[in-house]
Amino acid sequence: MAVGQGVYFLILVLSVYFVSSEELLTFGSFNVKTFGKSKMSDSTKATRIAEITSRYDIMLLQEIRDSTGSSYRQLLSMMQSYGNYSMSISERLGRSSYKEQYAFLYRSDKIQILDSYQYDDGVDDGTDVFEREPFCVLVHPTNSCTSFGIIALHSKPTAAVSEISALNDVRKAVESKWNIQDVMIMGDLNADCTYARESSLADKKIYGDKTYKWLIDWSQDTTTGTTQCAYDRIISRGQELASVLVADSAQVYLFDQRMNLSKEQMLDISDHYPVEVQLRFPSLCGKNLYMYFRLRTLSTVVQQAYYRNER
Ligand SMILES: [Ca+2]
Ligand SMILES: [Ca+2]
Repeated sequence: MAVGQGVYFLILVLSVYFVSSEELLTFGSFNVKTFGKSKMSDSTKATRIAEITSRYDIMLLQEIRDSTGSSYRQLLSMMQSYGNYSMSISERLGRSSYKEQYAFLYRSDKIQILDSYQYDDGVDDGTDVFEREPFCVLVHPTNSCTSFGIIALHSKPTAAVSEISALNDVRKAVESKWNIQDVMIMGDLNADCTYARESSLADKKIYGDKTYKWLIDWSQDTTTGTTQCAYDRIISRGQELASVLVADSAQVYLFDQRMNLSKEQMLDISDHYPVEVQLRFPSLCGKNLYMYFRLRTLSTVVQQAYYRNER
């Protein structure tokens, strides 16, 4: 009888585990100034960039400047010592011969990228909107019930207001492409100081429409240098995303303090700090929901067998 009781108890504990387990994920966005072969060939800098990246379950890497691709392949390879990292990378973008790429590095055991989409604003003849068109991914946290879009943008500083404003159109395109209601926008939007003042954005939907939640506010400083500007932002839109955002978790990650770096060592990494936010996903979905009901059925069988033996 004790064995039957033990098995029943074990199944009960497992069921509770599958109901109660939830996933806490950290999302980051980091403009690593001129990320390329030169920076990654310095093993100290490369190790520090990998360490910062490992803080995140998904991180948007910006300002990749490398036509060969060896630098981001090296970073992805270094990330394997931290976990099962994968990467989704954009085309090389820019109107002139100066090109940049966006990449999402993410823990593939915790997050799936179901699709990616390169926003297209037409021919790069100056009548187009974006210098580096937003790169978008459809994200599905493993075992959660939710999928949502992430829109990445590194805006052109002198066109920041018009590019940021146009993110409202990108958001609509992403929602209709993937049939979703929840979108997160992240990146070095140059959304502060002389490039984009709050007063210049006040009458634009992307800022004036309060369905957009600007999680990194104007008082923040996302620059490692002496300037005080909240260039890097995270903006969320949609009720499901709002329900999983961890209150007050959006912040600037001061890696120099955490890693005990000198000012010079910090500036060697980037002129930007990462910005980040945490999301907590309930996991009674998908595989976990299936396991839960399997265990429920099993526990009923064990319980019945136990009572038959009792009689
Ligand atoms: Ca363009
Ligand atoms: Ca600063």
